[in-house]
Amino acid sequence: LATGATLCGPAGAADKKLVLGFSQIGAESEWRTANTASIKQAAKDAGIELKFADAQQKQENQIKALRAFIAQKVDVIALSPVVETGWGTVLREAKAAGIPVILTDRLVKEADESLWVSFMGSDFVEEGRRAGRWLLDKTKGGKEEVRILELQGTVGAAPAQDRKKGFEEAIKADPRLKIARSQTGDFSRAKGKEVMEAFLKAEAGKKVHALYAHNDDMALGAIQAIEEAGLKPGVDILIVSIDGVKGAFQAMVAGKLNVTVECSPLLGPQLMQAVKDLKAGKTLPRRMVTEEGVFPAEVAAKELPKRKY
Ligand code: GZL
Repeated sequence: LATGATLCGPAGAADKKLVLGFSQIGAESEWRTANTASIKQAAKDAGIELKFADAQQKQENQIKALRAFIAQKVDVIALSPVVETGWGTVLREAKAAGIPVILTDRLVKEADESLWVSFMGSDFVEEGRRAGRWLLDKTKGGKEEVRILELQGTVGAAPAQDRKKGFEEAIKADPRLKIARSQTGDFSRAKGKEVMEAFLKAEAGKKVHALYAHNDDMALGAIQAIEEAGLKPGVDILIVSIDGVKGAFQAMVAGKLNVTVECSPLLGPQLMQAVKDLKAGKTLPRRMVTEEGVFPAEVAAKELPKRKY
């Protein structure tokens, strides 16, 4: 039986294996793959039974998964919501069934914040600011306009909205920095390459100074497009992206990416601890922020062996 933000099972329930229903977005990026691995491993380590559903990036599949978890009467539901809106109905169904919901990775936009007990994930606006600040610093002192291409994440996703917001806020400090083109690459390498190819065709004859990619996978796809266009990524076009996956560190060691802003996918242990705390009757903090850094190419070779995802 769950009431509010805590779980209180019948006496002797302490030894019953906790069941967590987790609705994952998909497998669109190295970040997502690492996030899934972290969740599955942490559930095993914590002795929590994990019901895992991969939605192939479709919101309707996530909603179906949540309804299945409710029908199966899981103890706790965790959700990484692919987009910000459209969750009110199913979250109210979970609440009516007395099943607490923990949001991980991305937040939803719902007026009734009692529909989830806690949100753990990164501050995407700050990640966008960090990306913008790096580019400001890299281009300071120059005279000419800095024309920037932007590969946005999934349309309607919190990281896409917020990383755009934070970056634009930061680059306002220098009017020379301008976003010349901006389009979604849906957080995937393939789409990032495709959109970058289109950008370069449309920009033929114009100087492009920088690319801001909302995640490393799109940046890695764009790097291929830049090379196929006969340009040097990281040299002819500065590239700043977000996540800090191994592929990004390898690209920085190869001199093809200039900086990656860390966004940790390793939320598994924190999530399982939260599930256990709920079961023990503790109230969770409404917001748990992941600590993260910024990794420029200069430190990539030293950092790469230490990276966990
Ligand atoms: C961020 C996460 C984003 C990553 C992408 O927390 O939601 O989704 O930045 C991933 O790589 O696809």
